[in-house]
Amino acid sequence: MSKRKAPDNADNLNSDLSDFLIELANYERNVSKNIYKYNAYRKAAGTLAALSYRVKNGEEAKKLPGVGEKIAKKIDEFLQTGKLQKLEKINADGISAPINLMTRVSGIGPSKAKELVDAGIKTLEDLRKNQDKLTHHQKIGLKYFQDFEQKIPREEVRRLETSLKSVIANLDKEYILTICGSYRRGKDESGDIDVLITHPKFTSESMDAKNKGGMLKNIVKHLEKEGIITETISIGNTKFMGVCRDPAESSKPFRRLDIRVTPSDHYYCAVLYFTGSDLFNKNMRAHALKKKFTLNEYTLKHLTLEGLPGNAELITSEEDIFSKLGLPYKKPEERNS
Ligand code: 8GT
Ligand code: MN
Ligand code: MN
Repeated sequence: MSKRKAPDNADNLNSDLSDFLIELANYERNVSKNIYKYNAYRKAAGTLAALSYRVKNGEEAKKLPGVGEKIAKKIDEFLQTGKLQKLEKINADGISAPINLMTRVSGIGPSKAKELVDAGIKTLEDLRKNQDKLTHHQKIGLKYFQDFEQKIPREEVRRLETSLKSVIANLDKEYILTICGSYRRGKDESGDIDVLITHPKFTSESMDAKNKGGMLKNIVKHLEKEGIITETISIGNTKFMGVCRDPAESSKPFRRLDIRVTPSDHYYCAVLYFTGSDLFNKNMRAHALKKKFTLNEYTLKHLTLEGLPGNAELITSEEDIFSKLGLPYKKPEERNS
């Protein structure tokens, strides 16, 4: 995954408000570790960022989805004073800012960030001197800190898609490669590149963990040989995390690359999952449970009366998943929240 950022709506008329809400959200996630509040602030920020008009006061904001009494009050305080007491305090406490900074390093989560700050490690400079305290992933996150903070323009993902497709077609013409994530949702910029690969002859029946692992390792080996993959963060049987850059574009930053391989009978559940957004996935799974189904990145299954998953439904398109759940189909571009 990549770290969640503020909604990137260029013509956000409430950007000052959605920005302070995102700051509060990050504080809740990184310092308080209160995911409930984190999600609440994020939802409110998303609502405000998507508005086509400027919010005038808290009272008005309270009518919007995800904005309650407390957030409305903060909006009033911010509109009247240009700042927020709570954020002023947070920024002056000496630990919240460095904890937030540490979590911007790929691979460092809130717990690790706190551990580092408690040990007096508060800057990137400090981190560089204490690499013995970091995992392989975190060291790579530090090495490419500036690169990974830069968003990837859609055009660059599109060109990389072409390169990736041509390399893996040389391995086997039948491979199917789909770039999912924010790119598939039509975003102008992405935080990383999420690649899903399947093959019509590989099914969950015909392919055991070792087969899949062999397939993924072979693909990665070839992408390394072509100079596209430059580092491996981790690689298992179905999931690769690493770093890439198209050798034809060596002036560009290095990019975070995620690759998943999936058997073809799991492909559409995998595409749905890997396309996200994560919030959209969460809501869809919750809806599935209400309809007595369980949905994950592999399959859609009916729940029995005892609440146990039954046999996997036959799924031959993303539309199938929506219709079996009694939902109108949503195109990837409509799955941004
Ligand atoms: P981005 O432009 O910031 O990369 O936005 P994104 O493409 O929507 O986010 P992502 O973090 O790359 O995740 C894309 C999808 O991959 C998510 O919707 C989620 O279903 C799936 N996903 C993983 N691993 C993880 C993970 O560790 N955390 C999260 N949040 N999502 C994950 O495959
Ligand atoms: Mn990702
Ligand atoms: Mn992504």
